[in-house]
Amino acid sequence: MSNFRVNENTDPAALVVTTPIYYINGEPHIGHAYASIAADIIVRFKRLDGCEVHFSTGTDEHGIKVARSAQAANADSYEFCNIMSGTFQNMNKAINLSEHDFIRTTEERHKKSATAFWKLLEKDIYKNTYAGWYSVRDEEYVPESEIVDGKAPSGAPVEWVEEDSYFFRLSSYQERLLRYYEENPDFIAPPARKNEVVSFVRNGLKDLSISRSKFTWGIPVPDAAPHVMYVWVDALTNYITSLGFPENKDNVSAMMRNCIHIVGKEILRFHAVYWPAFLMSAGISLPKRIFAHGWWTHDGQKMSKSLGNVVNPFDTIKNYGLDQLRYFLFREVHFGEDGDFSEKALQDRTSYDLANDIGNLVQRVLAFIQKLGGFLTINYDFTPSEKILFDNARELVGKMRTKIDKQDLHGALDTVWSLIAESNKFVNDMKPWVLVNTDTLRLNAILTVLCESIKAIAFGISPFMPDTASKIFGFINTRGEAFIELENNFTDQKFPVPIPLFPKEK
Ligand code: ME8
Repeated sequence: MSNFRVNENTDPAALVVTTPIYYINGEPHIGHAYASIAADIIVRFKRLDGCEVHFSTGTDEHGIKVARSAQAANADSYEFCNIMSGTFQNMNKAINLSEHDFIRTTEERHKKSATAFWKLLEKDIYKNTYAGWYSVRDEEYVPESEIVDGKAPSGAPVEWVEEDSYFFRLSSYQERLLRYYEENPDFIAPPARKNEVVSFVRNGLKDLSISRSKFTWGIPVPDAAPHVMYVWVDALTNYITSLGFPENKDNVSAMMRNCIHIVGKEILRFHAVYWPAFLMSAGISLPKRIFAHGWWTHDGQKMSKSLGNVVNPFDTIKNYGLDQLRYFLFREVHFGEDGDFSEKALQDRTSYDLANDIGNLVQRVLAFIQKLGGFLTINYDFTPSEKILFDNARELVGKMRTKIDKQDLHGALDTVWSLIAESNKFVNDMKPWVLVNTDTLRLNAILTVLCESIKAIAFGISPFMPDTASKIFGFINTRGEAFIELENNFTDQKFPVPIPLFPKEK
């Protein structure tokens, strides 16, 4: 069985990956870029691996938070959304997000989907009055017991709300949810976060208020004016809107089974408790996995507008380079844990891991081939030590696959960097420059295996650093479109002149 084939247990037609859809009350920042790049890395890996992937992202445009931001900007809510959603679409271009569906909750297709979804929940909905605390910043109802010093656990201010509201019978899903977590141990990851969710549900679920009747910026509850849907019901539905709901419910349900939601840890409860309960009520399959990633601070401090320390992805990319940022975010911390962003750490990663490790390997091997005239007579007749490197290169993608399937993005990069280190050591040990005048056959075999290793490395970094990978593919006359190309041997050929991948002045 080849290493490069699609996983047998992965239905190639139905893989779905999602990012959160972002509130547009402010400009995109590095945290938004992080979640989106994470999803993009998984998507790119799976596409290279031969899977068809549906990738969705977008903007969450309803609710009091956005309505108030529009008011503060003296703008009409919808006009405000158009402008702000545009900045998120610009971010997607800036971070090189691969082909995706960008969904806005103000789009007609979504209103239709949320309305149809609400109707599927109706047997679990009843009308009552909500009287309690609400955090606009978190768009979340906060139980009295969680209020600390007059604030939500997140530190956000709360306000008192008392109004007619529709409720969802969340309490009746407690046992079913607990059973589902038990029977599907990988449904929520990482495990520590899963334990938090399980204990939250064990502590008892209260019915959830799912409509608001004192403001209008939302999707109307069917036949129930003046109620609009609670923004989280509206927002979560985006995932199935993007899959074509309400058309082809069965197909949407089948695709959901192979769906991975990437979310930040602060919104895990919405995705791992409320969303599955809604889906159970609607008769739609639950996603395959909800992965909660950690949060970034900046130079040790929480990022906030009031502190003025929010890291802007556009400026960071301009100053340090896109692939450098994409690499840094997934190398610096384990995906799932919190991390601290600093310009110094980003520069260090660029100098050591990128310029020194991979940049140097590619340059020293390919510039050396140029010294020999740029033409390589390929030789696959390997000695045992050459064969070890060859096998490791050919096994790289298979090793990465097991990590990527667990969303272990850091571990996947680790395997690539081991091959880079092994290859650099191989050059040092084999000293090809000594062989130039003594043993052309060995020299050709050594350079062949190094080109094989560089090819595997380029494929390995491609989901993380697509521009850098495509430069390397260009240097070694490889298309770089699918892992299956790793099975092809090189043939005698002329190599183009390489240019340094990470020049020092960047
Ligand atoms: O919660 N570090 O939108 P949002 C890492 N609209 N990631 C961060 C981050 C940080 N400092 N700050 C934000 C919402 N994020 C809802 C989601 S989904 C149906 C609705 C990322 O604009 C992280 O992924 O507040 C987080 O979950 C997301 O941005 C929240 O974006």
